[in-house]
Amino acid sequence: QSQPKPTRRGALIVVEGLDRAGKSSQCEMLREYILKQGNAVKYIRFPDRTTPIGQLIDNYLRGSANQDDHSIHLLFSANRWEVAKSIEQDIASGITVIVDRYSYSGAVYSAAKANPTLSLEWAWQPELGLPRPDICLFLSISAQEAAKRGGYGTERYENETMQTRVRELFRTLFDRQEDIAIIDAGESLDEVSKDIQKAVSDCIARLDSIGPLRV
Ligand code: DGP
Ligand code: NA
Ligand code: NA
Repeated sequence: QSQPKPTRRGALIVVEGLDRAGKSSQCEMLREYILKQGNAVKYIRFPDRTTPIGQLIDNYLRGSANQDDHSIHLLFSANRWEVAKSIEQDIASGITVIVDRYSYSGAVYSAAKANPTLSLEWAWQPELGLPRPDICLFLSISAQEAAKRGGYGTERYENETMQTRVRELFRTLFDRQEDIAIIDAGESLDEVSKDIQKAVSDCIARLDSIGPLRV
């Protein structure tokens, strides 16, 4: 008897890093790589500035509107929650989803502010329950190196003091999280891309294999 062929699920791949770490270029190179391997792939980014919530975030980041730190934090989180279902549907239907920034940025950028009631622990809570990435690729670059790369833009957070604090908090958060791959983003585009391809291939191979029972 012939069984219907099951749909192999897609992977959820998150790319994180400081501003100027090269996320956008690497996401595009990774998208082409996955496509070349014959897999369906979709690229999304957070914040998604096109939704009504995203427009509030955009105004905040450009400095044309102010928001309470907690309030803007919850809007960033809501901006992820509004597409959570569609991410889950895509993955179930076999599409690999590449996400440019996710909950990790969400928690650390907010916690990096000098606000005593906005800890990393507080900032992580609204993220609980969102789809868990199969892998988070952290494009690692120092704040000084980032500053050298053509300089920062003019948006909120795009300064060396903030980026240094963000980098420290990423490290703290990653000590508590699984499935983080630290990628040295100081190398050439092609070298970084190769390292990413290796990490992603290993991750996808794990998706296919059955794991051992654990305590
Ligand atoms: P980008 O469009 O990738 O340059 O990101 C916009 C900026 O917003 C960037 O400095 C990182 C920051 N950011 C991204 N997600 C969040 C979040 O959930 N909360 C906060 N506070 N900042 C975030
Ligand atoms: Na930016
Ligand atoms: Na804080």
